[in-house]
Amino acid sequence: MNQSATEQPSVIYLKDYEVPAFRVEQTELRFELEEEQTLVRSQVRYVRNPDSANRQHPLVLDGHEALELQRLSIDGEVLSDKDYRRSGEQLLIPNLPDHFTLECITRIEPQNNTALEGLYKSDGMFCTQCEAEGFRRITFYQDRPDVMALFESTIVADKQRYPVLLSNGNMVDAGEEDDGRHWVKWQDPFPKPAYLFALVGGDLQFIEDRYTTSSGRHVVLKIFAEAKDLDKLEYAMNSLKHSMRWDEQVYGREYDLDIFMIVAVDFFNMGAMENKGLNIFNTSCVLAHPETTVDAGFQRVEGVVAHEYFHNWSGNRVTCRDWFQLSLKEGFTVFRDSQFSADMNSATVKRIEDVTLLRTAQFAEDAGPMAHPVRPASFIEISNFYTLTVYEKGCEVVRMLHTLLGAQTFRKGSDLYFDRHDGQAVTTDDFVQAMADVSGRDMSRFKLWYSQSGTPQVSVTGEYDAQSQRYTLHMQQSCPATPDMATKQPFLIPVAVGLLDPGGEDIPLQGGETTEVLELIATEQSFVFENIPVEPIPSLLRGFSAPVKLKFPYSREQLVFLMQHDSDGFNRWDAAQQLAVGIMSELIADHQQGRELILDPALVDAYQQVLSDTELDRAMVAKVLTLPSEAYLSELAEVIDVDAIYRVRRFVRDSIANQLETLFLRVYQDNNTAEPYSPDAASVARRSLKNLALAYLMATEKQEYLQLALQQYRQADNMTDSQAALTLIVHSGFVQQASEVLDDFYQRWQNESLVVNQWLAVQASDPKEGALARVQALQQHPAYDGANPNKIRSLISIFCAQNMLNFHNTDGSGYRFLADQIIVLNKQNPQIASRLLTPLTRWKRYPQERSALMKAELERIRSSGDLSRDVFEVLSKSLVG
Ligand code: B3K
Ligand code: ZN
Repeated sequence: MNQSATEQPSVIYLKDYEVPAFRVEQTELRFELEEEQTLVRSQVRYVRNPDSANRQHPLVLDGHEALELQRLSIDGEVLSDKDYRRSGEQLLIPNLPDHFTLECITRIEPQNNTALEGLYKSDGMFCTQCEAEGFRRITFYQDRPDVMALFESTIVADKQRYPVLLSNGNMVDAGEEDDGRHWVKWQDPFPKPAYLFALVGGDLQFIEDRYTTSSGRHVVLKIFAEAKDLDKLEYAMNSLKHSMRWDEQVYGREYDLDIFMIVAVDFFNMGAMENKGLNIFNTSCVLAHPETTVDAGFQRVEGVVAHEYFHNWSGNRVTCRDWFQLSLKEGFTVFRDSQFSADMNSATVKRIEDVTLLRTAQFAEDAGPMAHPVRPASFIEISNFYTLTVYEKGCEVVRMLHTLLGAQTFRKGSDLYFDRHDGQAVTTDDFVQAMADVSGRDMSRFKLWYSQSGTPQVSVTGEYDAQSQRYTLHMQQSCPATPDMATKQPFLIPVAVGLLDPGGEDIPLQGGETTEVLELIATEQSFVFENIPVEPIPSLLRGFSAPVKLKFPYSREQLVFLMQHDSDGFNRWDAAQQLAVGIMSELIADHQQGRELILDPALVDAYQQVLSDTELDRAMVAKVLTLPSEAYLSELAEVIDVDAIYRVRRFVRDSIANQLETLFLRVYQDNNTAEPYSPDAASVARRSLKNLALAYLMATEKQEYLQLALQQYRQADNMTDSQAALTLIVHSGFVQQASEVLDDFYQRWQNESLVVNQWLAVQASDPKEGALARVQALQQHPAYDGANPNKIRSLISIFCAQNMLNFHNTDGSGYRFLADQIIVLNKQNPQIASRLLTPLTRWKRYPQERSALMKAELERIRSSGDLSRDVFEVLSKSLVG
């Protein structure tokens, strides 16, 4: 539904939650899929809910305005216009008995559904996306997660065009009609909310495997894709089997149906969807092949397959009572998939990647106009709340419970949660209550993590008393005001701490452990360590034990010391980050003052040591030597000085490259092995270090390294190496070679849609002048499709997020371009439009000149009229003040 400029869409509040007036016993659906229309017949058995306060309550059904209602009948009696009322997105039927069956026939046009919500077509294939509120685009229904029902679906379609017809659960019957159509009937034995319904109809191929659960249940596993992608499914299949085993071993959770299916589709708003027994995946999160997929792509496939699979318990068997509880399933499931990926690969590297994302993007969200708690208190459009806060910070909140309770008690808590609430729709309070019950702890203060927005800040100082051999850590916490919440109560912050002696060894703490989890609960609190024989250097917030910004007045020497000695791998990396951030922040100030830039040799020395240490894990070396990103430096800045951040980062990178050139060349050569491609952790680590070395070498702008990059580009047998070389060449000053490799790459990969996305992204992020014109030209290229979210993300989102100088061009052209895209997408695909708005919503963080230009574009979007709820909500929150 689009809103006119004057009409205010309504705000929905958590505090207004009421149980549904009716429960559903059974939902039978019949779809007739055709080229011009789809007819949907639903037959739903309703029972008045004894828990509902009002026994006279009408039945309130949700239905999108585009639904064409063809017939409505109750227990076989057709209703006339007078028997019901349709208003906005709702249909109300009063005067109903306590039990009845409602039949409803709607006509929809999936072929014209560009929002990619409900039933739509992706490349000639019918598919669905019903979370959060897509089912109401299919039929009239109580489209809310606390209405759970048994589903049976019959799909009828032309057999030749749509030989494969899938839905949730088990296939129970199938047949053919005389007119070339066939039909398949599916039954799902588990009650579920409508958001987990799925349907697929298309000309698909599949790979098949089998899995036997720990209790001996046999499960058929099928992954479907277009014929041309059949050779890219094996990795996802293996990831699925690993996930199934892992969930049995770590959480005691078995799969519960006879079949588990995944379908790959190219037009998809998100990464993937956990529909019961029938996951639907964005091709980018399921297809993987060494020739077309980079290492990070393999890891993403593994992580997303696991995430969606884990939802079968954390989301499907136990679901959310209402959408404010979204993090109940998302935060917990992200935590589960991050544990899984940590177990499958390097745990420290996984942690570094997760924390980098959190600090860069979630902290920025907390500091922006859309700041909200992990459990939001209100929303206009729920699609706007599939955020880093709900997912990633939500994961951190569950991780803190794990840290506070310990792995064993946490597992007891998750067992209790699953047992107690199996088949129910519950709240984050229920989740925490299970953890409280098994641990005997009072979790009321902890629950503030769910209800308060903003990133807490913790300031720490240390004090050593040699006489009493006592070391004291003084901590202070605060949380900045956010637009939705002015003042905050102190949080319960688990701070994992170790103390290092001057030799770099961990000092044993009380109980003989070397890491202790301190619980900071007050605004100010001190923690005393007894029997500390020498003044220690503290290692704080080990493993990033809480999603906070922690400050301790370390000297640069101390940070170098921690980089070298901390027994906590995450903190070794973090010390390197803090060292680089400190040095770069000073240089940013120097740049602003017009002073000459001089790099503190401490950074180069520290990098040199790490690079020369052959004992270190290569992946860690690559992470340590990766400079803080422009996005992270922006998040840290009081006022974002685009030019200073860009210039300083370049300066530091180039200085390191020039000073450590010989070492980088050696590292490159040592790691440039001829082994066949494998996506295992050790090989990924080797490639990441090799390509990092190549990046520094290319920064010297020497012809010989261009030749090295070209050689790698030509000889690579895998996409990781060829894309790394491509990116470095395209982003370099060697424009002739850049254009040659770009052409070559396109010629070679033009039929691989996902590879073409990478080709678009490399150009969109090219920092050289004129990027906007190149992006605009690419929009006209046959490889681009403005209706496909993956193409939009690769070209437009990457340009706005990863091409700082060009997007923030002081002539305002980048902002104008983005606003133009949003105005078009607002009508076509509101979810994508609203997501694209993010960079402009940060306008207050920039100096006056840029912020005025950004704000003007937001206002222009607002006055373009007919705004979707999605765009309206983000715009109105961004334009306050
Ligand atoms: N649960 C889905 C999210 C779909 C949201 C659509 N607006 C993906 C996931 O988190 O697993
Ligand atoms: Zn999820």
